[in-house]
Amino acid sequence: MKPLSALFAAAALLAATAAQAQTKWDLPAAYPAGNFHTENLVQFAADVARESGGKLKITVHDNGSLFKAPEIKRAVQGGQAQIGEILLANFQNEWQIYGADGLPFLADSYDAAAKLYQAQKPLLEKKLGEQGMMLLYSVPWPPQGIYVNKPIASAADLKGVKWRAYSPATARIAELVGAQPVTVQAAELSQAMATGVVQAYMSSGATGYDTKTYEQLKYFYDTQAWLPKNAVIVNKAAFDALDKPTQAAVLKAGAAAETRGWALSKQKNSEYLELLKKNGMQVLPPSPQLKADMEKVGQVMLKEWLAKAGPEGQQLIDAYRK
Ligand code: PCA
Repeated sequence: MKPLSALFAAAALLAATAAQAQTKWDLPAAYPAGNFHTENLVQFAADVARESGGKLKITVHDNGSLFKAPEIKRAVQGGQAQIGEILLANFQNEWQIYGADGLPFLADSYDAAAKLYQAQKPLLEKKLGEQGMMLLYSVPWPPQGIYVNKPIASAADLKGVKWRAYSPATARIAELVGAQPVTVQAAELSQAMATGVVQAYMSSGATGYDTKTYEQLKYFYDTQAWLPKNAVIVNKAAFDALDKPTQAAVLKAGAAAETRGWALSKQKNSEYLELLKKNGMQVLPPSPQLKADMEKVGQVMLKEWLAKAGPEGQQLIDAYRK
């Protein structure tokens, strides 16, 4: 071999080794690029790339582009995606504990949500572990309020209204107030409003802004009813296949993303509400009657949830209230 071609061969071999040494993970997510959860994921992926010295490259697929919201958990479990972001409350029918943070007025502030998370976390880790996954981190959405196409003074004003649900609990709220539930994930919400399929829904200022709800529904009642959490979950076999320093990079970046995410959620909440107002939305406190009605709904739902969740659910509530 001539010296020059030997050099080329060596370079090619080096390139091939480098390519082999890089692991690529797909991260399906359900929310749009500009959403704070998604921005946090992109930052997390950049941190992992840096901390791992380029050994692990995570690609974020936002807005349900790789898997739709309800499919992401199964995709991570089955290894079609190595890591993914889910809304825990979406999976309440599978296991009631997943829906604990979707119950109205159980934990209705950031402090209460943090406390509930601490009580819920060991259970989540255990269950996800049994399902071949790991909980990497979890971040709450801002508090949930009611978007609606007309002024409302009480829950009775929601009777017969076409109500968008994103989870079993938000569908149950509709039933309890006499609205007509239809399940629509965030990625399809703008279209559902534009075609008149949705006249009201409960969610955060974040999703109201992301979906330009102000173009369709003009009232937001800031009930601050609950703070559902997204969770970033990892396929355990994919994690175990990483070398130790890369595993450490993932865990470190995940912990940083959790801290950053909680702060972002809180800070962005007021920004989102301001943006809604700027775009013509009336952001209003609920009337005492509406508040009382929704709290009643919460009490009914907690009772129903406890009956389904059994002793595990009671332990969680006890740990949370301790
Ligand atoms: N936004 C998501 C879930 C909770 C939230 O604030 C949604 O509406 O789909």
